[in-house]
Amino acid sequence: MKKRSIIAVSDSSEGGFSLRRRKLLKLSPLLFLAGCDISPSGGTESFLKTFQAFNDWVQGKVFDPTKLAPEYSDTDLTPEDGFRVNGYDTDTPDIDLAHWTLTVEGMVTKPGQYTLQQIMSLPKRVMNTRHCCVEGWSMIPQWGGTPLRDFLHLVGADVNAKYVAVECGDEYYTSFDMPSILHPQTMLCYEAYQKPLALEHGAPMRIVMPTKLGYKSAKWVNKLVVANDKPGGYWEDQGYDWFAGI
Ligand SMILES: Nc1nc2c(c(=O)[nH]1)N[C@H]1C(S)=C(S)[C@@H](COP(=O)(O)O)O[C@H]1N2
Ligand SMILES: [Mo]
Repeated sequence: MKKRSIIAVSDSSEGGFSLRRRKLLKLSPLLFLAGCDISPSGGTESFLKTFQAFNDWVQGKVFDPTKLAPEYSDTDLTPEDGFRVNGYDTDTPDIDLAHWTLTVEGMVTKPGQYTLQQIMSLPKRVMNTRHCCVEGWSMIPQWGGTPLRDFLHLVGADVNAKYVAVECGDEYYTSFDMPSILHPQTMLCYEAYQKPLALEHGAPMRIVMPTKLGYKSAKWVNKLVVANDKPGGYWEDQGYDWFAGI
């Protein structure tokens, strides 16, 4: 697996946010351990895994599925030219937009491939929410898309399953607890600033999840898997917080 630091591709910046320091402080022991040269059978790794599992469990317990992340007025929006691009890879993946589908597998009654049109025919939500990157910057774009829970309903997902894993066109991947997936602000996003999502921001469709840190808002999503076994993530498997609640 490629190990690179998160690279900021554009350089516009918005000031910090109060959660940033706390979040970084919270993450730093994990990052420190992850940065050590851990032997696969070493005690450090099993300690880290146990600590992370405990941390995820605690965050799952305190998560309130009805509590909304703040939504901002249009005057608070980050101007479109300040809509930053970020990713583990500097290259934007080649996505065949004309033939794109979202593959659904696992604990669903209607697995298969779904088109963008099918997703866009579901209820639409537009929201101005803050995207917080763990690197210490944030922005308030205007997102538009379908609440993921409506799509899960369409595919007959077992919402008693514990997890949903997401795979992306750039080989990025991440995963979520079901209560966070069912949260009303968790979206399959296909628009930003009332225009189709730009390729560098994850076209044709990405996850937007204002209740979690930015690395959970997966771009270029092409597969969802509903499962009971806990999946990982590109950054999470390198020691970043899996639950990543804000
Ligand atoms: N597929 C994919 N999704 C991704 C990433 C990535 O590298 N690949 N980076 C994450 C991180 S760290 C951030 S901050 C946001 C950046 O989204 P943006 O480029 O639209 O600002 O995407 C997240 N989703
Ligand atoms: Mo990020």
